[in-house]
Amino acid sequence: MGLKIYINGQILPQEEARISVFDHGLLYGDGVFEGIRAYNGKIFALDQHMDRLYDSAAAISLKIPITKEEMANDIKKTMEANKLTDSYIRLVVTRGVGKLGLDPNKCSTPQIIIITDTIELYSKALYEKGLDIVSVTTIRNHFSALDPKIKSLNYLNNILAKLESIQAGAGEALMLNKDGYVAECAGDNLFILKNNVLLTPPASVGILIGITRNIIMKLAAEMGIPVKEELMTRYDLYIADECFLTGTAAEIIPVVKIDGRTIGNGRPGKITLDLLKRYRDLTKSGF
Ligand code: PXG
Repeated sequence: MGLKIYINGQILPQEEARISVFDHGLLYGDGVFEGIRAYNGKIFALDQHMDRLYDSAAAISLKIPITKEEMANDIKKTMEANKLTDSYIRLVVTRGVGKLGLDPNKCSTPQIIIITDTIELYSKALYEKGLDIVSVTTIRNHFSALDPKIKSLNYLNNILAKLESIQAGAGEALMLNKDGYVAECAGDNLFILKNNVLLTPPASVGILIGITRNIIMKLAAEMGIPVKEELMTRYDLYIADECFLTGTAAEIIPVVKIDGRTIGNGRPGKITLDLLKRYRDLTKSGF
């Protein structure tokens, strides 16, 4: 049986959930999105995701025609229509139907799409074995061109990076910024542990400010682990004791190899696994 999809206030069978070929979301990637998860019927970190969605929209001068509260209710209705308690929720807000030509002012009202489905980014075995990642030649977008803080429908930067990592037979693509500093992976934020200090690139290098990233920083601090946002080069990663990636879909995935260099003892790190457990506990208790 197909999924039921929300489009602009209506919940429709997936075959009938369609948008116009003149939507600027399709024609120009003009729009924003969010990826959220629900665990046991409760939407995890809902407020943080709503804030980021509306901030992304504000940054591209897109006025979402419903409130955050209405959006949250519509997500719940869509989950109910699909009888889902555990779900990956994809919100998409496009600029709307317009004419050919860039001018967003010629577009009608923004289109709101809610897809509730399941997603498995990495297999269960990979969480036990750890991921092999490679640095790629595609640099992360410069914030003066397209700020990575905006979760926009323009994901070609990330897709080009991902293609390179697939070509290399690796599990994820490590992206650097234009100055060679570590930014993030194609679809996840990155952390390392060195001498019992947790390090992650600062927002200023040009990254998506991951909601999982923020939660992990808080969990680590609660565990008494010092957390620092610091500029890092690939060298810093090669000599790390532990490494892991964070994201809504991936949660926390251990990294055991970077550019062919073995990280730590080549197995998922102790602190990494502890953080994964604590994060999963949090998803069960709600946040
Ligand atoms: N960086 C990038 C570039 C991302 O797209 C993250 C980090 C992690 O952020 P959160 O807030 O989830 O901790 C993301 C997450 C999808 C999809 O298909 C979404 C992402 C990544 C991959 C796939 O919805 N976004």
